Amino acid sequence: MARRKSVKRLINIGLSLIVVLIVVAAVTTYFWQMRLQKPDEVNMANMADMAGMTHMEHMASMAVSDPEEGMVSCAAIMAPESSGPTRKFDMTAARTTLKLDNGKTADAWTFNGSSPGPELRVTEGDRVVVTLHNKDIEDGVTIHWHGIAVPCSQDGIAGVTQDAVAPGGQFTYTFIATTPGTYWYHSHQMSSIQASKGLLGALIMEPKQQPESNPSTSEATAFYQQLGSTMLVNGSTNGLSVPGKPGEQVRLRLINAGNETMEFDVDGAPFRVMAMDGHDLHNPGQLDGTIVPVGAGQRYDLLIKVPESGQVVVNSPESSPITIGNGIQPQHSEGGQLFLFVNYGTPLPNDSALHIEPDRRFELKLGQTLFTKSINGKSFHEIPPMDVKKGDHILITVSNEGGGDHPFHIHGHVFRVLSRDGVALQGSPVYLDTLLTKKGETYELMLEANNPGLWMAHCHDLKHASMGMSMMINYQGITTPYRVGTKSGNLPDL
Ligand SMILES: [Cu+2]
Repeated sequence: MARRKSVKRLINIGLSLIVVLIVVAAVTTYFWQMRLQKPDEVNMANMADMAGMTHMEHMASMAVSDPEEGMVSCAAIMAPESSGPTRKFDMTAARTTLKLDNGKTADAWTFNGSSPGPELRVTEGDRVVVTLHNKDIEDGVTIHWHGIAVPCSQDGIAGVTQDAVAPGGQFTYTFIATTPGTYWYHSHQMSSIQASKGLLGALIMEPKQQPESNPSTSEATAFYQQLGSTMLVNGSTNGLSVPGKPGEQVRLRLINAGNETMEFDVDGAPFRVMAMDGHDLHNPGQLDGTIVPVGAGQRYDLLIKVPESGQVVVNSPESSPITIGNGIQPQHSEGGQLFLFVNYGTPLPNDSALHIEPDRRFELKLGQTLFTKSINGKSFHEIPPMDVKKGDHILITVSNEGGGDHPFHIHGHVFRVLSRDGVALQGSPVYLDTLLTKKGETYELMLEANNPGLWMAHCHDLKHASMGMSMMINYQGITTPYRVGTKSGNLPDL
């Protein structure tokens, strides 16, 4: 009897020990992996955590960035001279108590007192000059121009292209509006925190001359954000009402500035997808009863003709609906096919860009470890950068191995999607800056290295980026005087 009791006690002690060991291992792993988010000091141009360096190594790494040895600083790469008109904007970041239209208040961080911040409208050819002022955001702020290939020094990445702007400070961004389309901006200092606090907004680049192929007679922006846990469209919790008379063709610019994929369907009229990420599609066909998934960071321009009955409703389960026109409310049709861009529209005749041989290839497996999100099993500054040189054509294979949807965003460039799951695209060429990947999918992308600099490439579920799914594309010969880490306070993706 006594013997059986002592065996039982031994088992109990053993089990308790195992539990304690598992807890200790989990906590250790957690802190070991979390330290990646907050390194002491990292030079993103060569990705070495300087805290782990000896003095000699530190001096050696400094020598590499000696400008006299033919290296160019990102900070010195600026917008070229231009002859177009200058458009000036002032943006002030400040803590603001917002009164939402559901009666609640929110402690938000705003640009010019609102969230989203002002919609910036510029015209192709403009010289865009935006002065950012930080009133009282203690951690500092920046503005990143999502989807726009700006010069390196203007990309707004704390610790890579600039220091975060401290309270009382300012920074002026200058770039030329070269590619008309639908874009947006957000702070890239502690991006997952600051975007969800409200430091973001839309940027629309209008073409200098409306192309003859543009059938739209009016347009509207629908900017979706998650202010904390509240989904807003153009700052409202109640959806959006867009004017439109029967027969009018409305270009609806959907911008997903939240962290989760949104799915849209259109009741009351057929529609077309005119553009993705600001880039027009070739011969977009008419769609009916189709569900359009828009990944975090992505933009879709829909063209919708207001019917004789007068009203169209654009629904998404994630947000209140958009109504266009004010006639009879259309019937809601459930279900429908998911929109796939791989066979939408038609190919360009004689598309020579399809036959370019890549100079370099990279394979990126997006996944997760215990407490981090990872690329090829590594996180943040431990992921080796994609090392490129100007003029290269880069073939990037991106696979989603799990851990949720990963909308993969590359800074400073537009890439072309070549294939999905081994099948070449059959329809229109598709150029994106943010590619939505779902679990199990593999895409091949072609990127032309035509914008020398140091560029982030990360998941635009910004929570995933903050958990480590963020890496660099670094051009040879480019350095930065800025540092990421707790020492400088620059934490671009926290
Ligand atoms: Cu992700």
